[in-house]
Amino acid sequence: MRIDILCLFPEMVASPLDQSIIKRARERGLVNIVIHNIRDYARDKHHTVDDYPYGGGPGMVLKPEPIFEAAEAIKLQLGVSEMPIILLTPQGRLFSQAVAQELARHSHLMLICGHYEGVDERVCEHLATDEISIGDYVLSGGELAALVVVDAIVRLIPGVLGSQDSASIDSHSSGLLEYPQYTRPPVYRGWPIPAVLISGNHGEIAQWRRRQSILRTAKRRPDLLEKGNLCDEEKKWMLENLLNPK
Ligand code: 6GU
Repeated sequence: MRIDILCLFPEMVASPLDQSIIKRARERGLVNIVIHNIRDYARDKHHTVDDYPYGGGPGMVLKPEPIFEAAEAIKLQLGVSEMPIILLTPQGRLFSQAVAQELARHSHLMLICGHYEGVDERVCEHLATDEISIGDYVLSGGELAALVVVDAIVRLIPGVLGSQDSASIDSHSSGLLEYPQYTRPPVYRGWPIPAVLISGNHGEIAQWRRRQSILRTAKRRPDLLEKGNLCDEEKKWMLENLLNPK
């Protein structure tokens, strides 16, 4: 997969993409991530990327020309006429694991990071094919949001994670939150791990984990429960436990 990121602060995105899992995926050729500075595509002497909003009001708005020209230059270089062009904006559709899975199927993605008060609406209407927000809060720019989106997508590329299950047992892939995890020591400051985890009974461990996922989701994110495909017996067990915690 190739991902082109267009932004105003390339250093803000470069170093997180040069660490850990994403760094290894890049080194192994599983993903090619190219970061572009929108300012490099501004043609005037001062490399102007923003201007005052028509109609007045606070802040600056990103000009359309450098963004269109950057995107068009990249498409030309790649030799592709159609690819998803995603504008990161608080006005976008909400990002989720399902959106990450959908985006991970493409061979090319272009991400455009806004900054300041906004981006000229003609970029949204005539260049972007999608607009994404990572949540209901306001960031100073799309750079951090782009990092979130790229991380969630790269993890889904086959071969990026050590074992393919680690992606599918994670919180949200099953629709439920992940169960509690423990490692050594078996007793820390007097706090023991749940005995079932050292019972050697894999069926019981799987059942305990599934039930923990259900209970945790019911308590913290009841809005997600319907995605968890609970059977009648699990629903009964959950209700008993919520009413009567052990
Ligand atoms: Cl994509 N951009 C900005 N500036 N703020 C956000 C966001 C994006 N998603 C949530 N807040």
